[in-house]
Amino acid sequence: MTDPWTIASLASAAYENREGIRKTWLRISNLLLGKKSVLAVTAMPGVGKSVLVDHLTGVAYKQGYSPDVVRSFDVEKSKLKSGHSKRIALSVIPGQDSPQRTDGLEGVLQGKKPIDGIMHVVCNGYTTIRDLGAREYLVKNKGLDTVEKFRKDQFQNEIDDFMVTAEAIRRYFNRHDNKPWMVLAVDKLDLFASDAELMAAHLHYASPGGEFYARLERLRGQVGADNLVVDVVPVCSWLEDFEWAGQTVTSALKIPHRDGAIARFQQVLEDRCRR
Ligand SMILES: Nc1nc2c(ncn2[C@@H]2O[C@H](COP(=O)(O)OP(=O)(O)OP(=O)(O)O)[C@@H](O)[C@H]2O)c(=O)[nH]1
Ligand SMILES: [Mg+2]
Repeated sequence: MTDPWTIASLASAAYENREGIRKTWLRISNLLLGKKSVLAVTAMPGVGKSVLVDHLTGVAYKQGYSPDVVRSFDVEKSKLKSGHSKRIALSVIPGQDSPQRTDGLEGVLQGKKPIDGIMHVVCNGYTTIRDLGAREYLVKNKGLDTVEKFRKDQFQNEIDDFMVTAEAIRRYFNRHDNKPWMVLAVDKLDLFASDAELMAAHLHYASPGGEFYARLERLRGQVGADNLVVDVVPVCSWLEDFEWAGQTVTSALKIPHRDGAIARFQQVLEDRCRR
C-alpha cells in the first residue's frame, strides 16, 4: 500500500470508483460475518463516526444522503444479510458523557461476541460541537475564542476519551483469547491536507514523541505489543468548511480525493479482516 500520510497517493487511489467501495464493503462484511465477530467503532461525539461509517458501508453514496444533524445516542448497528440469517457486522458506540456510551462500551467490548477489530476515530481537533449553548460556553467561559485554542482543548478531550476506551480494550484482552486489531482513523483530513498540517498530524498520532501516539503505545505495552497491531490512517468523508468563533478552516479536498481516501481506508480494514 502507498503511504497513507500523503495526499498525492489519493489522486491515484481515487480511480477506485464508487461501485468499488460498495463491493469492498461487501467483502469486508462477509469476512466479519464468517468469523462471527464484530467491528467496534469508538470515539467521542462529533468526530465524524456516523458519516464515516456511512461512507465505508456505501450508505452515503445513495442519492439524497445527508449526514445526521443529530448526535447519535444509541449503539448504531450495521446489519447484513448473509444467507438466511441477519447478523451484525459493525457496532458504532456513541460518544462520551452519555450513559449509552458506557453501556455501549461495556456491552460491545465486554459482551460474549468476540471483537475482530476496533476502529477508533479522532479528528485532529476539528470536533463538531452542535449545541449552540455549548459553543457559546466554550468561547465565552472557557476562552476558546480561536480555532487554535479550540483545537488544543479538543486534543486533550480526544486523549481523555481514548483513555476510557483503552481501559475497556485492556479489560477485553484480559477476558478473551482472540486478539483484535485496531485502526485509528484520523478523520476530517480535508481540513488538514497541506503538507505542513499533515506532518503535524502524523507527528501527533503516528510518531514516537507524539502525544496521542504515546497513549497508543501505552495501551500496546499493557496488552503486549505483539498482541495489538495499530494502523493509523488519515481519512475524510464529509467535505465541509469548519467554523469556529468567526474563523473558517477551508475544506481543501475534492470528492475524488475523498473517495480515494475511503477506498484506501477500506483496503486497510479488508487487509486486517483477512488475517
Ligand atoms: N470537514 C469535514 N467535516 C466532517 C467530516 N466528517 C464529518 N464532518 C462533520 O462532522 C459532523 C459530525 O459528524 P458525525 O458523523 O455525526 O459525528 P459522530 O462522531 O457520529 O457524532 P456523535 O453521533 O455525536 O457521536 C458532520 O455533521 C459534519 O458536519 C469530514 O471528513 N470532514
Ligand atoms: Mg453519530
